[in-house]
Amino acid sequence: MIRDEETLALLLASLSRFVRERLVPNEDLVAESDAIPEELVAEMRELGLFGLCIPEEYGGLGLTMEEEVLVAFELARTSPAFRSLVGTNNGIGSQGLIIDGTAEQKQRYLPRLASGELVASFALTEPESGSDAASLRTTAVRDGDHYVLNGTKRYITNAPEAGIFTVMARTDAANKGSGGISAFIVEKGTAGLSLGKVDRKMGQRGAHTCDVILDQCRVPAANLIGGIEGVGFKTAMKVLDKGRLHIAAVCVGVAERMLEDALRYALERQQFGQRIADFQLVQAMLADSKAEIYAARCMTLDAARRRDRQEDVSTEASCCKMFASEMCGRVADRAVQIHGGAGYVADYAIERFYRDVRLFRIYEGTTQIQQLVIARNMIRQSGS
Ligand code: COS
Repeated sequence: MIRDEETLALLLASLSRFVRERLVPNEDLVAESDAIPEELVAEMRELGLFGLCIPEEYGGLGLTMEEEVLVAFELARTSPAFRSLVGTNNGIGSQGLIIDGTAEQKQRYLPRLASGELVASFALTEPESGSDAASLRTTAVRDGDHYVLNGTKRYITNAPEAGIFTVMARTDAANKGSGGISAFIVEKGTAGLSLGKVDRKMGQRGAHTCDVILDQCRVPAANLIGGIEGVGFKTAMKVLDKGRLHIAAVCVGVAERMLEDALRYALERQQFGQRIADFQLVQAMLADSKAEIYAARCMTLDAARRRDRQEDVSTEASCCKMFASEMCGRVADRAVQIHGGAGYVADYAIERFYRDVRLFRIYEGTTQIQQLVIARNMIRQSGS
């Protein structure tokens, strides 16, 4: 759903200019220094990028899912590290609060997330619990008007930058399944909360992940999301349904950028006395990429519109995440191939993108988990 065509067009145009003029020229710097310059972060705050999906009453832009997807297409036409910095505030870090938080919890945190004063992280994964999220071991034991949290969370995006963490922990020791899990907001600086060293990743330099360690960490009971125990797993799944659609849109945007770079190279590069874009085998790679990106773009927009109509899009979100992230990997591979030897050296952006996009098939649910979600929903809906 698009609320106002004109306002959205202005937002997309200014975002597109910002990406072209400010972010793209700084891609190499971010990759080399493994950091986004503070002045760019300030400009991202200024543009409202930290609060894109936070409701307007809390100072955000309150984008609908369709609007968010269109924004993600643009924002993703550069290094994914930039999107990642604002991604958790708009997505997995804040959505638990937005979907299931109490009025007081929203009032306490959302305005500062919208302005970018606070960064939010989502802490679900653990050393022994990844795809099988319901098996998580972090515990939360009630003690007066606090819960005491113990456990380790792993690969937590933006944890080094985060001011708050949405932490999933087991409040019911007797229930080893999803029903024993609750979600909490844990503030940075809480005694017992510490961070591991920053992970050395394959790509997406400038975006940071690390362990979050909870050791006798006392969290006020008021920070139990929604004030209800035992529904934290469902909160996490609802957050991921939305997150998966967002990641699908990001895959489309990055793929469009990679294809644009590949086409430019194919038009410049001469072999056998002519530009390589005129060779049919190169054209096949360009054409396959174009068609697949178009397909991913259409399905992501369709699922976004359905979500805006309040439909349950668990299946569609997984279809989009699976197809778009796999498509993005294929486009990256072809774009390197079109660049030939140049695609394997760091002078061209495609070498970096090839490593950056590998993550899309893994996080917010691997391709195999998306397959499982899709098929299980099909079986459930068949009533058999
Ligand atoms: N929305 C709302 N509720 C949901 C839901 C959704 N999308 N998906 C599942 N649930 C509910 C189920 O309805 C079920 O509720 P009841 O107990 O009341 O019946 C409960 O949650 C448990 O669901 P399920 O039985 O399907 O859980 P499983 O443990 O079998 O598997 C998967 C769930 C595998 C899909 C889940 O663990 C998953 O998504 N894993 C990947 C985690 C992930 O993406 N990690 C990335 C790290 S975060 S960047």
